[in-house]
Amino acid sequence: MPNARAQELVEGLQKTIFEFMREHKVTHDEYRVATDLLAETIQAGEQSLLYDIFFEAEVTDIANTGRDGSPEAIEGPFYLPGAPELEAPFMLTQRADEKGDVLLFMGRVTDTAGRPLADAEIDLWHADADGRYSNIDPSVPAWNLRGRFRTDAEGRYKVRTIVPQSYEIPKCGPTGRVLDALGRHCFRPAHLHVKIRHPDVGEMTSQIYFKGGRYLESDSANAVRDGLIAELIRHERDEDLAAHNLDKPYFDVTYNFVLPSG
Ligand code: MBD
Ligand code: FE
Repeated sequence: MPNARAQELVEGLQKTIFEFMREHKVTHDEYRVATDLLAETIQAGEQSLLYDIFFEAEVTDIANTGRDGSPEAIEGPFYLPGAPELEAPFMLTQRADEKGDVLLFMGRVTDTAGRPLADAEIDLWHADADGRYSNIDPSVPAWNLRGRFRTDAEGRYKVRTIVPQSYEIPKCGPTGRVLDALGRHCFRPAHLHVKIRHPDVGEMTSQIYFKGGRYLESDSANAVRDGLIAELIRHERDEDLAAHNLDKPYFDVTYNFVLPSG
């Protein structure tokens, strides 16, 4: 059965590609390089990675245009549903000797009318201190640094995790080879991924980057936007450490999520 939206998009894309091919006088060898590359990304398990690096930020920018509330960000290729549900006080599932500085990620979730969203689900996932994601890199324990937790009655949340490091796309894979041919590096700046869900407002997907962090200006996915950058604050005063029952310096980052009222 013909689908009007599919006709509009596929035929429109085909027309745009034809014009592009003529403008650049694409040869048959170049055409074959492109189809082989797409086949290779599937063999390498990079089919989502390649598209998310080159195209996903544009889809997100379109969704953010005219949208009220805090910006959405790309989901990326490594989200997995069904992460562990945490119990308060919330701490992301991690190795007993997890590398990296302690990070307290906290803030509020409200709607655009300023009402707190109580009992909103926050689904958080991020790379470890070596830039690796669990359930993707087999050297990381299953569900490490992935988890779900909830806001309190005032819409507040606080979770303990570690400061993630920059993620580097495998240099030897097809996506890394394309970036290399373009003279670009393979890094994404350190970031936290979140999905937020609440029955009154639905779901949003975002990412938090750290002010002053490396690669913010040259993200290989070109997905950093102003409203997504938050300040990492270092704490080493005895009172602060005692308040959180920690015995070494830690960082916190505060980010308030605002979701469009339904
Ligand atoms: C990531 O961690 C990511 O967020 C994206 C978009 C692509 C590759 C790795
Ligand atoms: Fe990521």
